[in-house]
Amino acid sequence: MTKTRRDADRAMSWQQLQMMARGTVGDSDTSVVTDTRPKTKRPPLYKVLLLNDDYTPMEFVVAVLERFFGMSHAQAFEIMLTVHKKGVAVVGVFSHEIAETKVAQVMDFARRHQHPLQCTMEKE
Ligand code: TYC
Repeated sequence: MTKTRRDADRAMSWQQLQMMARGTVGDSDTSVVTDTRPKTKRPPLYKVLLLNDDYTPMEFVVAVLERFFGMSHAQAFEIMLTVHKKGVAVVGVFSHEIAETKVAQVMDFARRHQHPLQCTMEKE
């Protein structure tokens, strides 16, 4: 197949193709990166921790785990016992905003009931 002069004019040079692939325009001196590959970094996750103490009633902790972490009674009892025996347990993993909300809800609920229960979060 014969290339006309117009076809040749329309064809892109290898250099032009490379510049497109790299996302650069202009002379090599003054090239600017224009590549806008979407950066899809997942947001960091945060562990919500429940801490043991000597005063908060076991049934109160079970109620907290049911109410704020959607656990069944059996699950909640199991996790409560883990905290009681080991001193701490992860009760959920969430985005920063959700983790912050959970911690605030638990701390407020404990304070209103005058229990010293402590709940914290840490980056996973
Ligand atoms: N150690 C408490 C008790 O013996 C029970 C308890 C469990 C407290 C878990 C806090 O996060 C906790 N009454």
